[in-house]
Amino acid sequence: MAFVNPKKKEVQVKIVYYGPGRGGKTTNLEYIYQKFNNRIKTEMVTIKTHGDRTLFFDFLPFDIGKVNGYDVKIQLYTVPGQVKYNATRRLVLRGVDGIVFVADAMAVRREKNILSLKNLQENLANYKKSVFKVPIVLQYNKVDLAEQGIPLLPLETLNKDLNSRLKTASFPASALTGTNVVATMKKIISMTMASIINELK
Ligand SMILES: Nc1nc2c(ncn2[C@@H]2O[C@H](COP(=O)(O)OP(=O)(O)O)[C@@H](O)[C@H]2O)c(=O)[nH]1
Ligand SMILES: [Mg+2]
Repeated sequence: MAFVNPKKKEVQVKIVYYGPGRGGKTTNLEYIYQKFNNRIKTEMVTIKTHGDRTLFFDFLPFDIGKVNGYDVKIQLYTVPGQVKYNATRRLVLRGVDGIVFVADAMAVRREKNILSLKNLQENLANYKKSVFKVPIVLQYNKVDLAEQGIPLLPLETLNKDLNSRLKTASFPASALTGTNVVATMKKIISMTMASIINELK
């Protein structure tokens, strides 16, 4: 359930970008930050220690206006993908309202995607949540690499591996060029808002 502040007439919606390490979660948020910098009053917060590896999370808040007289504040988070940071990953999922699963479309990452989705299910179970109930959108990222002759997983394979049971919206995307980054975000926001409005009834 989203965090509602009746005094301030404000709803805080938490959307988490989840997926295997190096799949492009941070790059998604960076693209959104550049694109919507007029709507984003706060700086994007990235917490990392060495190299370009996010050890904690990236955080990007922005406003999408009013719903039912409530100001809606969207908070986008990413998790650290590396296997060893599971405790942090689980913590970031606390109170999640919607999820973008960023899969890496590179053929060599097939197993990593599958394991990460499984890990998401396990971590949600910890909060008595189910991947089949929380609003979730899939993104098949890095499709631009096809131009460089890098072997990619066919969409069929990605759908079979990751979406045969979820049966949710999926977007081939490139966080680097921006292809479908905003479409992915808009889809998860609308699904999440629909679910929150439904819960508020
Ligand atoms: N070619 C290409 N590279 C990407 C894309 N998205 C991310 N990357 C690169 O993949 C690496 C990992 O991206 P990052 O956003 O840090 O992944 P994260 O660990 O999921 O946050 C970086 O070098 C990015 O520049 C994409 O759509 N296409
Ligand atoms: Mg990252």
